[in-house]
Amino acid sequence: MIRVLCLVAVLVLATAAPAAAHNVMAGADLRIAQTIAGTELTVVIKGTSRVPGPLRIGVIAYEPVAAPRIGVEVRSVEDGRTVKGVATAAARDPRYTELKVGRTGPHELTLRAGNEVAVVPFRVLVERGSAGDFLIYGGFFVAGMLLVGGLLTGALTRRGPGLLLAGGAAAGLTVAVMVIVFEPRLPPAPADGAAPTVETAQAGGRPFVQGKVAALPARPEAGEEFTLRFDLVDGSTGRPVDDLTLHHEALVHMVVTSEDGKYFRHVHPLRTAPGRLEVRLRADRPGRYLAHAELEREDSGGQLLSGDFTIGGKATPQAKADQPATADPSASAGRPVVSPRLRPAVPVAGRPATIELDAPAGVRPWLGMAGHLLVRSQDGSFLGHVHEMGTTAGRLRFTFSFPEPGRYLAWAQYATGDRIVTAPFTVDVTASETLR
Ligand SMILES: [Cu+2]
Repeated sequence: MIRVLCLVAVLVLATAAPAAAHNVMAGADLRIAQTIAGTELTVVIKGTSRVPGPLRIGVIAYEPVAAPRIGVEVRSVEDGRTVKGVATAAARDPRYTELKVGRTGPHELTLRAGNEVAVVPFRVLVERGSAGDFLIYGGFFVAGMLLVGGLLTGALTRRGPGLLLAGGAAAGLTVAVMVIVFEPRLPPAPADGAAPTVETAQAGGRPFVQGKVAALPARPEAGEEFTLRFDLVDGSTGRPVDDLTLHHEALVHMVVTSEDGKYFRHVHPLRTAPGRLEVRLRADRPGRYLAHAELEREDSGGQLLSGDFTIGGKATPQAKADQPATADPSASAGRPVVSPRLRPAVPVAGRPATIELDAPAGVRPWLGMAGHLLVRSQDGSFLGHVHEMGTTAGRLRFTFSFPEPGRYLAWAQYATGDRIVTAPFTVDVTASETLR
């Protein structure tokens, strides 16, 4: 009997480890893309396992402008305690700044570079041992103690108390084994510091955001720096919307293009106030510009907001350096020229087409993906965004379904060792296969 119990204990112990490895979210890194001081950055907050303890913050620069120094500050919303440091952005393997945080729960990360300031809300989470873990390890502990007791008593007295203790050990083992078997089916314990779960008042989630885009000053001059501001308002309450969730490593992905497509910027505005996002830009040519913003509100879903603004004045001498909408080598101003391979050669509206581009070795993930494809209809009423579908050496492949026939402006983006490459091209889409 005791021999059988020993064997069971060994078997169960050998399989016990995976039960504790759930709820990876608490230990995961948080990555936030930000366009600050004219630089495209990803701020990394490393997942932490203990609090109070150090929170490690690093900054990756994709377009390094003389290694920008970013002032970082972490403030606990609950007790107001603030810790400060400086992070030096690096193209890869950033040096992590350690800020000692005192508690879990809601915090604000403040980033300062030049005269720009962003405040990003986040939560410090630490995984909490579940009741299941307690029962598993408790069960094994009790079983182990009784087993040892049983062996000793059995050796000394034969029968009687030894048998009783062996029975207790079996009960302890049974509890542990039952929990191991059934625990994966139970919901994981919330992490320490997680937001309390609140029942949503509105069935079907929170309403979509109403967004208003404005340039400051209202009509910037060509060549002059201006602020593009997005104000987000809840349609039913009229209050600022401040519950954006990070998706693809950003609160908002904003694409700003000139109407003719020669100007293209994919930026990640800073949260400067609740419900307010801002980014500094400069455009070298006058005309109408379009802003498309992809965002995701908590308990609401992803949506696309758009707006437009006008640049006044005269084209600057640098205007020619803006990225062209076509892959005309003479107009590319030193940027890589792309001629993507399309399948079918003329894509059909409403059907998936494959777009394949050459890419250099050493493409590294940006916004969680190896490649991004942004597609705009010529009039700007449509903007699509897809990710690469499996990168083989030296090429990026995208699948895209163009909604309507007509001409589209497209930009493929990927990150190499030291910068983000934007490859512009145009695609003509036909109405149906029979018309080709
Ligand atoms: Cu983005």
